[in-house]
Amino acid sequence: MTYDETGVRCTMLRGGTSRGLYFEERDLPGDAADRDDLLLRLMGTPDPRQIDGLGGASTLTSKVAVVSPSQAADVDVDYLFLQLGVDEATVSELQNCGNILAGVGPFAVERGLVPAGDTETSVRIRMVNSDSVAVATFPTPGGRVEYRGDVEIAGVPGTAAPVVLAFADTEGSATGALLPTGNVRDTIEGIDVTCVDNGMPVVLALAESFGLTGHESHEQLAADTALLDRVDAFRRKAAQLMGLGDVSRASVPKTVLLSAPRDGGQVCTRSFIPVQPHTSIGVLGAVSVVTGMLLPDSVGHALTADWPQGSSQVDVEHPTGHLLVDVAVDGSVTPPRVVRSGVVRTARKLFDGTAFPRA
Ligand code: NQM
Repeated sequence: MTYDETGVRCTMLRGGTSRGLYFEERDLPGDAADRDDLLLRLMGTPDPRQIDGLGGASTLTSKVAVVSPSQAADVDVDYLFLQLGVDEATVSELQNCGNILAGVGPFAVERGLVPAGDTETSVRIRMVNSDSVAVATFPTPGGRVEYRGDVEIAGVPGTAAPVVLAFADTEGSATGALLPTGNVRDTIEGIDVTCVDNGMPVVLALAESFGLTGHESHEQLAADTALLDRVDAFRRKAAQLMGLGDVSRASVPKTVLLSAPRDGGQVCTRSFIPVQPHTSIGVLGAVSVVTGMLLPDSVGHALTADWPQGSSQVDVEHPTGHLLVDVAVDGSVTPPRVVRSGVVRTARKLFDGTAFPRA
């Protein structure tokens, strides 16, 4: 029997502001090319509407988590993240996803890969893409995952139970170094940038250097095809400087444009992932943005002048609200050292069953 006939066991969860298909590694083909072919056909890629698959016609809903028991010391499960294209048949392992990560702990408990605690459970997750660890803590009253709760996150209607994520060793996730160019500041096409990778390789620039206020809506940015072409050319050049090579088929690096906050936050962001604008901002993307801004002389560092001393919580504004991240960096050493990074997300199980690929 083939996967086309039997289908494949699959759970769909919303993780943070993304949605993904979650699989146990043992349920997928062992060969990576066969696995990717199956996933593309399940998702309905390539097709801008993904009408014959489970994707949601956006990169934020074309995501896959592959989970397995871990052989690594002090780790419960391995999580491989795969970013699928929408209208192009691409599957990229080059980036992490902190939103999809939010569903991995609950999924591991649901599938019996990790025993649940009586009130809450902490799952140690190795993020295979970057060989770094995240600890996810979430409520499990009576030994069952509780998705209901009172935490609201921008970009998701209603409230849900918190999934607290604490990261370790995320520096250089895709590039091998926190400052992949070796510099705090570089220039690309006459624009000052800071290239930083604390879980996600990002290129920071001031919105004004692109002729923008930084407060444009997602729709305005998405409609500006000249801008999107410029962002694409820009991020390809940044990728060369960051040692990422040809990224024409990769979803990194992301470009993030910074401006002064205007809604009570501490910085306003507009992210491109990597070309289309994000409706909000990625989790590890935001962690990397704040990490870069905290470094003296970085692009955007001047915006931190008013940030309260003694607090590592930073309120990042994005097109649909705010994301609160917890980041502490020691910039007094060379290279700078990340002391702590984390975030609070929510997740929800949407279905569990058998998914069938298109032919
Ligand atoms: O940065 C979108 C998202 C992401 C990635 C993207 C993410 C992260 O919003 O950790 O979560 O940057 O492509 O899910």
